[in-house]
Amino acid sequence: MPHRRFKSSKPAASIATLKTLGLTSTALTTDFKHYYGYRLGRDETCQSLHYAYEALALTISDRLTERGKRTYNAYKQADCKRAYYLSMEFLMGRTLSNAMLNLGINDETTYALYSLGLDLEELTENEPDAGLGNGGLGRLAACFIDSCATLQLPVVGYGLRYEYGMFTQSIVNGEQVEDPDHWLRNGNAWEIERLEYTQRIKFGGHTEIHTDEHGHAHVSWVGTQDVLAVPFDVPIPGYRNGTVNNLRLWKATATEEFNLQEFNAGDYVESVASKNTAENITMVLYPNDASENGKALRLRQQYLLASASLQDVIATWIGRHGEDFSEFAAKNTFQLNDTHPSIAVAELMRLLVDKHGLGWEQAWRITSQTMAYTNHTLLPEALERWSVSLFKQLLPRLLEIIYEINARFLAKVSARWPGDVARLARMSLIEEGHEQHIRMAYLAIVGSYSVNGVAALHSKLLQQGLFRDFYELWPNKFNNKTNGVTPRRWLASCNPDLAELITETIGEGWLTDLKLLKKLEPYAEDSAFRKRWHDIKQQAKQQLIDYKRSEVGLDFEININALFDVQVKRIHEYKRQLLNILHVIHLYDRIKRGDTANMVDRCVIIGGKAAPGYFMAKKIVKLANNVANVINQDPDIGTRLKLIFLPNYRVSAMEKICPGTDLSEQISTAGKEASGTGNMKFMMNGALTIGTLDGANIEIREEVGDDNFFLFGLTEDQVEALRSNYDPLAIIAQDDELQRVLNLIECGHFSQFEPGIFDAVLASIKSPQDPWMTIADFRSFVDTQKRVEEAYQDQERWTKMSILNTANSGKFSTDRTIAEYNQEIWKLTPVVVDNKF
Ligand code: M8P
Repeated sequence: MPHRRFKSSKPAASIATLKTLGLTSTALTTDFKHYYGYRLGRDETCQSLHYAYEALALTISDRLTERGKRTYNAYKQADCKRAYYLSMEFLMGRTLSNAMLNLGINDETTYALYSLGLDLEELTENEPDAGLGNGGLGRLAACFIDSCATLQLPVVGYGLRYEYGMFTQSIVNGEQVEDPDHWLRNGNAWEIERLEYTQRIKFGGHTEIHTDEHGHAHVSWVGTQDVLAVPFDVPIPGYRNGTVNNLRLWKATATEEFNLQEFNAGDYVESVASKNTAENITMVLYPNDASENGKALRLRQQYLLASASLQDVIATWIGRHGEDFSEFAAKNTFQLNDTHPSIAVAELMRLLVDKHGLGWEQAWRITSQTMAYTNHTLLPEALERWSVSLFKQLLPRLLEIIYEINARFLAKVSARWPGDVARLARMSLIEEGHEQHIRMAYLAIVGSYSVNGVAALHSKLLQQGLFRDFYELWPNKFNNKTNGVTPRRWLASCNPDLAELITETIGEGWLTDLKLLKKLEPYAEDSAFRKRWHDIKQQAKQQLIDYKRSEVGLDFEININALFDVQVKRIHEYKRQLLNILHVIHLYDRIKRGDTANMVDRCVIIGGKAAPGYFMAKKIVKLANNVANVINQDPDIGTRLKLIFLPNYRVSAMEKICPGTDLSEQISTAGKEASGTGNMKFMMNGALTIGTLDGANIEIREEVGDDNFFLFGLTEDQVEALRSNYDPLAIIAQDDELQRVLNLIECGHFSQFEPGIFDAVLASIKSPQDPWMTIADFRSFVDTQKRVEEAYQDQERWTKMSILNTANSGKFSTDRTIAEYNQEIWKLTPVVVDNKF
């Protein structure tokens, strides 16, 4: 039978008209069954809970999509200024619980599933973490976009859709083993592919100059090998406000004509196989690893992110304003998450000048009034420098543009400081030497109207140290934005019992105005309230133990009343997990000697990943595991002391760890941790901090008061003053207890069948060149840990301090951080989205 063609008489827009999806448990049940039975094709015989998770995720994802479209339309209508958060990392973790919390449908969903014989908590465990980040910097980006949506700010997140996120870590024979994390294996219900917004990205080739009929020179970048960037959109809901913002993640794919030449030459297999070159670009997240520095693939990733995102924004702009860019800077701003996307400065110049025909001066005015740069670290190995020769090969046109930016910039420097040649060399975007390098941080500073650090001390050190010359030139560009964390995920969602007690006590306003937690302060004096607080903490500790048993299979007793002493973060020498381990060995030694006066039972938990190529970090993991094995199996020790290395630390693990923590270890060498954000999560959940005067610890202590914070160690000034005559051996010689600790490691007590494996660790801390000065802070750390034990012995006092920590954590909400970014840098107007539909 021939096909009959139907021609609709309705206007095309009708296909976009949808009924509103309900949020009742009945509506949720109906859609859940639909997805489970049809889209996923399962029935009651299916054993795997994965599909039930998937059906629920699709059901909720629809509700987000619906709100996302309304938000998009509201922004369009408002014709408002927008900000774009450019980041190579968005460490999102899981989405389901957060989406339900923000939509306000926890109870409805729980009931819907219950009526189908399913348990919500069990389903949530079936969601893999989106591990698209290394640690703090990536998680900060995730918390930021949560707060932007909650504050109803028109902000888009731009990142990369890595096929493989952060590697998974397991421990074999005490050593870290890495495995690839194929998080997309079972699909991703939260994303929507948008082929129609695909962008074309150039690599390689060369440049040519043409002169037009007016005698103007134009550069074209030709002979390139192009790659496509395909966007995948992930909805980011605000807290119960109808706003759903967008996170747009790019995936690299091959163009259709990819290697057509080879193909025509008959090399069919080669040409199909070389599609990989394109697709490899977003295959894997780079671990934060100095040994990976300078790799061409990483530069390709960075350029793909910058170019695709800028082209996307410009396409939208042109759709509305045509080729008139006069208002572009007034309506758009890009926040660069560290230097990783800072090639965007040169790329925006290229797009404006080469593609849209603007003059250099106008293009530069737009660029340098549009870009804003956040620095996240002072560590020299993290300062990105790209070799000029690599740039020339991969991005020849961008190199020319950077040279031009540099020439014009250095002319300004010379005008301000005539004859100061040393200064010119210091400030040049090009570092001279055996090989020339591009200093990406300098490109970011020169091309931005705002440069900020992430905690007060860090911003001060940037101005006085690393970026001193630039601060002298442009003092008004520099500012501080102390980090935060989102209280929705890091208190309400991960610690529902504590959240409920807080809401019952002070109302629910704290969820969007965290300073209101201050109202808890008087309840620290209320013994009935303290009991409830304490009971919730104990319960969280029990849940943490249960979680550890299921993850690691612990074969020993843990005392629930023990002090839960936790250090979870990336393994790095500057974070000084070693100092923590030395203290554990010291406690072990004391117990063995029978010196247990005033000691409390303690359960020390260490977790974190070592970068695969970071030798010393891997040794630290091994040492922690070996020490744990000896201590935990020693019958003399019993429950007095336990050390647990928690493998595969990640966002979803932290959500279980922070509610059950008594003591938060924030013990970096002063001046080295730019901010820290784990410190804030612990504080919010009522942990007390033992910490140095570093990063945001300083501000945490200011907020909670010295009485409720265990301070130890050298200050940043003292560290720098000591550096030239640091003599760790002299310190060791005067400290018997430290000698005993080091001897235990040296004599092989923790490496009986592996002689000498910790020699390099010992040598590093005993060296006068040890940049992290672990030995210098040992005595102060041990003494302060004694004060911790004293406080812990008085449980009433401890609980008071715990309540005061939560009560004073209001400053550390990313709502406050983002409000500051907005007031001082972005200057966006919030857009209210109708949420009553
Ligand atoms: C990450 C990289 C990832 C891949 C390849 C190279 C990299 C180079 C540097 C970094 C990096 O700086 N990572 C950081 S900075 N991770 C963090 O947690 C830092 O940012 C946080 C958010 O501002 C701060 O709280 C931390 O103190 C800081 O160390």
